[in-house]
Amino acid sequence: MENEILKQHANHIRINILKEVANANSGHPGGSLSSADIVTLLYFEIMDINQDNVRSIDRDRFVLSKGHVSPLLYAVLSEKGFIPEEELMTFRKINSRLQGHPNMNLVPGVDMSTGSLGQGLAAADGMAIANKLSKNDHRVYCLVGDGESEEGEIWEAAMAAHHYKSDNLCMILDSNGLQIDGKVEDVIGPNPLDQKMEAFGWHVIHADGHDFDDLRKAFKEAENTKGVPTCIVAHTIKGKGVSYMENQAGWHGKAPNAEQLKQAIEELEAE
Ligand SMILES: Cc1ncc(C[n+]2csc(CCOP(=O)(O)OP(=O)(O)O)c2C)c(N)n1
Repeated sequence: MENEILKQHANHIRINILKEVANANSGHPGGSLSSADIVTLLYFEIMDINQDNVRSIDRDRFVLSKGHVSPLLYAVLSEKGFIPEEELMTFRKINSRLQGHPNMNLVPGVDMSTGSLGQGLAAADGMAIANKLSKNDHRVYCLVGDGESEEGEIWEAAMAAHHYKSDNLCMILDSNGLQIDGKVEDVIGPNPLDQKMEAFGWHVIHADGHDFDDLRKAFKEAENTKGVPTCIVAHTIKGKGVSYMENQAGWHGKAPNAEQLKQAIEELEAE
């Protein structure tokens, strides 16, 4: 797909993220915006997933391990036509399918219920092993936050994926440098994450997480890597696309007011 079309999708997805969070007056815009280009490219080009196979296991899978960025996942699923766009305005409302953390039993295209950080990569490991056992050639993608990497379960899962030679598994590490209330380095410094993943036996690739060409190249290299799982360290900006949110930990889990929403939409529409 042409980069210009991908950018249009990503911008529309970013606008919907902000509308969801503003309408609910709660949710996580910062990390949703930082991962928006990565997940757009995955769903619109890299992954084998469409209207016809979304309810089958015979397709690529995506585990949103950093489950708090559900507004991004829902906006992407709506952009793909798997859920109606109007439904996004039920985000975080009582009885909605679109809860603050994604529920795989309710929403088509949500492959794992996540939100308790650290668990998604282990689930993705299981899916990758299951695919190998059942001779299913489809791949498993898993998005992990750099703050999330401070969870011990990530490292158990990393060790297991190497042990099981899960070369059908690709972890994308959203390296935006911030977590809930400050820099990852000030909470429990997880870096150098690339060297740690290498030490766990993974193939590691660095990419600019907002550059479709760079990401596309990295996903191709991951697909061609045999015998070991791949980790793409995606360098991103938390709050990317909205000037007053960029690189601000304060926008991790805060809703914009009406005026801030208007400014954000104007900025994204001018892109
Ligand atoms: C087990 C667990 N502990 C704490 C939290 C609360 N929490 C939600 S998001 C977050 C920070 C995550 O940071 P990061 O993974 O870097 O996410 P991003 O900056 O990409 O949004 C924390 C601590 C949680 N959801 N799960």
